Amino acid sequence: MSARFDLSLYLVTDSEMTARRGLVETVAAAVEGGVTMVQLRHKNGPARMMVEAGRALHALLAPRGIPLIVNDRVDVAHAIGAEGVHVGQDDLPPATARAILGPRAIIGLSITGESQLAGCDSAGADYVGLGPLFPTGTKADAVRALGEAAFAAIRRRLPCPVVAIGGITALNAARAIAAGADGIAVVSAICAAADPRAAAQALRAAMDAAREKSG
Ligand code: TZP
Ligand code: MG
Repeated sequence: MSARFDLSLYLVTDSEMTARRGLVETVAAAVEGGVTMVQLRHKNGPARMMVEAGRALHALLAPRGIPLIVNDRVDVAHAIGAEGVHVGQDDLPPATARAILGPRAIIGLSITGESQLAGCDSAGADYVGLGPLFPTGTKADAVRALGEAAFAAIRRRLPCPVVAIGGITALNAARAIAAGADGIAVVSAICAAADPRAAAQALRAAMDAAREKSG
């Protein structure tokens, strides 16, 4: 895996789920619990609000060496000096994002099914977010869950590291690793947890145990 980033436990934020506790407070607790990467995701949020939240998160994460990735918005990633951006199939292509953010930027790409594999090799992404692996209530427009067999089949055809997303908890994290994921990405398992630090710790422990088992 690239030394620039570690997909082991990738927290994707949700502004509503973290509203009560606070976004920065939630992420700080999750980092204490062992999160290795953070994505600022604020669907349809005003750019100015994303920039403010992103700056606060970057101030927390940069000294700890944890990359901050911005969902969708290459302009926001550039404005706050984030380590990278995560784009979907309808966002700017990875190569365009890299041209804007530079060669060291971490570029993630979402893939939801086999039909999106064409051209992925040349798309220039550093990693792929593949899912939903399991059913999720978090993403309103999520396509049907892939399940482990389809996930594993697509993963085998991807040349880059893959992080699994969608419905992942400490209880099923091992199944994501067994299906070929290099790491797990979660929203509600941490953002909606009563204790985000303990939730992250449990996910990390499940991940590390699964990895050890898979060799
Ligand atoms: N992309 C595919 S599924 C998903 C995203 C952003 C939501 C995952 O949320 P959760 O709460 O971890 O199931
Ligand atoms: Mg997107």
